[in-house]
Amino acid sequence: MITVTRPDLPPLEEYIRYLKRIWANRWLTNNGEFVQLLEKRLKEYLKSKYLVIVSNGTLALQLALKAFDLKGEVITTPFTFAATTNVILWEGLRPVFADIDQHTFNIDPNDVEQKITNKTCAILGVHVYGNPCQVEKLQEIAQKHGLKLLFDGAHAFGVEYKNQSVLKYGDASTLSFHATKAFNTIEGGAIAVQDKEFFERLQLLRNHGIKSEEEVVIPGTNAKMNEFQAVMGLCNLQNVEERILQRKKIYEYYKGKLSEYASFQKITASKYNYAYMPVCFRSLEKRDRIYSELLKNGIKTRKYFYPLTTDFDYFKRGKKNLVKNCNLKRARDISNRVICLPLYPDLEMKNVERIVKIIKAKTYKK
Ligand code: T4K
Repeated sequence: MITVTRPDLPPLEEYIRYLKRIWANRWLTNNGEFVQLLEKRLKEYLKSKYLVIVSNGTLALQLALKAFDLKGEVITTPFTFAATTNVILWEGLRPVFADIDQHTFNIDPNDVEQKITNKTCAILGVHVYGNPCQVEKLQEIAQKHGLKLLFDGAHAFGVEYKNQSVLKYGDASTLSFHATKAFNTIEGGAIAVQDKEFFERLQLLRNHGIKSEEEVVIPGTNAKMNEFQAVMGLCNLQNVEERILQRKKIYEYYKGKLSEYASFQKITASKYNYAYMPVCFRSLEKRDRIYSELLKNGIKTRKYFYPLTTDFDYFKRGKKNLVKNCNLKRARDISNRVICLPLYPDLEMKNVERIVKIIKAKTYKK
């Protein structure tokens, strides 16, 4: 079976070399040597002012929301992975959904502005498939209305906008280093912030709020990365540029061959990571036909992100209908037509060619 993605693994000997050092140290977690080293290297590589690494991208988001002590409504996008919306709910906040731009697939700043009320406390955009949101426009809106601006950059490892790290925009951005991402630490994530005070707060939040042996200063949680994850990250970081170039080659091949049959996300990044290969077909029926046909041929694509998070059952249950009157026409349209094709660095070109051939055989030109 060819799957939508396949985790990057470093040469085994490299990982074993680090494992020997972990065995010698007998230090497995709790801000160990390798977690500290990875944090330092990532901060440099990602050109981030302050960076806190954590055990996964979901906790990264949760800590980011917690650090700002938010209350009320958070305007966000429904065209995302479940984690983005779930975390808002876990933090006792109310998600309010804005529509997306039909070209970039990211939250539409105009709709965000329309949905601001006196209960709004923050905007949470998602750089969908690593493609930067309209960060400047969102920043302007957040400033004008006195709101916090956060970005779920789970897919946006190493991405730049106007030659600046995408992590520089907004009050906080999060990353995921899950096995399926362009850079992985098996499970892992990070929060990038601009402000020293929040950086220090996040460091406390990820380790139960412990300041010293006898001082627990805030009610934190356990969001610590361990040494085994960190050394996977140190190994993978060495090869990440090369892996992204391999991704780019496959991405461009698909785009070149399928441009008459499908449409693509408009990329706004000045440096992109080619983490996903989203392709939009003409209708839901056509998209589903391609999905089934590829599956019959041993190729497992994914309908990221279908359904919209607003279509999850738990939104429809209960007295409060959180998604009534949201008008998410464009998000629904893209979600109904999109499919992510297999894309990972060592996907063989002969398989990419085969995937293209199957799609062409089942699709009329646009
Ligand atoms: N925000 C956004 C916008 C996100 O997309 C995500 C995660 C998050 C927040 C939260 O970050 P984390 O807490 O996860 O760090 C996968 C990933 O688990 C998830 O990280 C990711 N987004 C999401 C888009 O995709 P599933 O449920 O689709 O994964 P799964 O297990 O079906 O794996 C997908 C394919 O990857 C498989 O068909 C085969 C391949 N695979 C997967 C794993 C885990 C492998 O070959 N080996 C593996 O070890 O969620």
